[in-house]
Amino acid sequence: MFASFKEYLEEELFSHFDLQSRPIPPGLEFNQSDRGKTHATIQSWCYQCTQLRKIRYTYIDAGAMAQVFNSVIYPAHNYDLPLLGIDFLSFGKKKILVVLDFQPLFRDRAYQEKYIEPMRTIRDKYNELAQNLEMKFYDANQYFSKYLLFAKTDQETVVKRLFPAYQEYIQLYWQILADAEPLTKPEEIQRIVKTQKEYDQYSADRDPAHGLFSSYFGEEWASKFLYEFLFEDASPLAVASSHH
Ligand code: BLA
Repeated sequence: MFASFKEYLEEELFSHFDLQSRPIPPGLEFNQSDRGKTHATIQSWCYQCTQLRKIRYTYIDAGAMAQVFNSVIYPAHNYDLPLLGIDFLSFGKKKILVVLDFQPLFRDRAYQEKYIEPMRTIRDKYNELAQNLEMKFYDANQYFSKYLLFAKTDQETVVKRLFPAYQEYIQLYWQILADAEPLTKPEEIQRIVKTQKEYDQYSADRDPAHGLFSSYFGEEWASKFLYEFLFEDASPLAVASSHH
């Protein structure tokens, strides 16, 4: 279902950047399970380069039951760029949910103007993929931009509309990265370190996929995958204190 999206991202990454493998903790790179008739696999890839400190993507293939392509690209700490976030999910071919965004680290006007406004023309072109759906797990005002693509859709729209939209967002992301001035002041860089870490904590604490991972691969593996790979800068014990 989303194989061509993964291939496109891979080709783009390898042609634009000098990628190095970034290790995935043992046992988390691949897993598989059999539940009744369903064979499910989950596989992840992780890279880094000078400008991007963590590039990860994951493909879940549970045949007709579920297909998921999920990715986050974290810029190096000396760039204040949004994170590129991708979450494409298809359950039983009928329920298809797609989310694509430049996930902002800050919400001030200057930041908005610099990194979010450029998305506007693309988002306007693919209006049917920007459905203003209500968020149940996340807060739309935290780490999401106003020009995210977020839609419940069908297979035909995925092929005909999401794929070109995806290509345009990715091209724009490379462009804003190429245009970005690296930060040099230690305090500015520390602010990015802190905010990217908060993104991991926020995302791990709310991740709606824990149940999905648990159902296929067990609760223990699911928690490890979440806290040691997907959002490795989050700590599992921080949940309680985040309510203060
Ligand atoms: C929703 N994402 C979901 C759901 C699942 C995942 C199972 C719930 C779907 C439903 O409504 O039934 C799946 N999340 C995953 C998977 C991974 C993960 C498989 O992290 C990891 C491999 N989610 C992201 C990223 C974005 C994102 C990077 O991981 C940003 C583009 C967005 N996912 C996102 C949003 C929703 C969602 C906005 C809807 C949740 C809501 O209603 O609050």
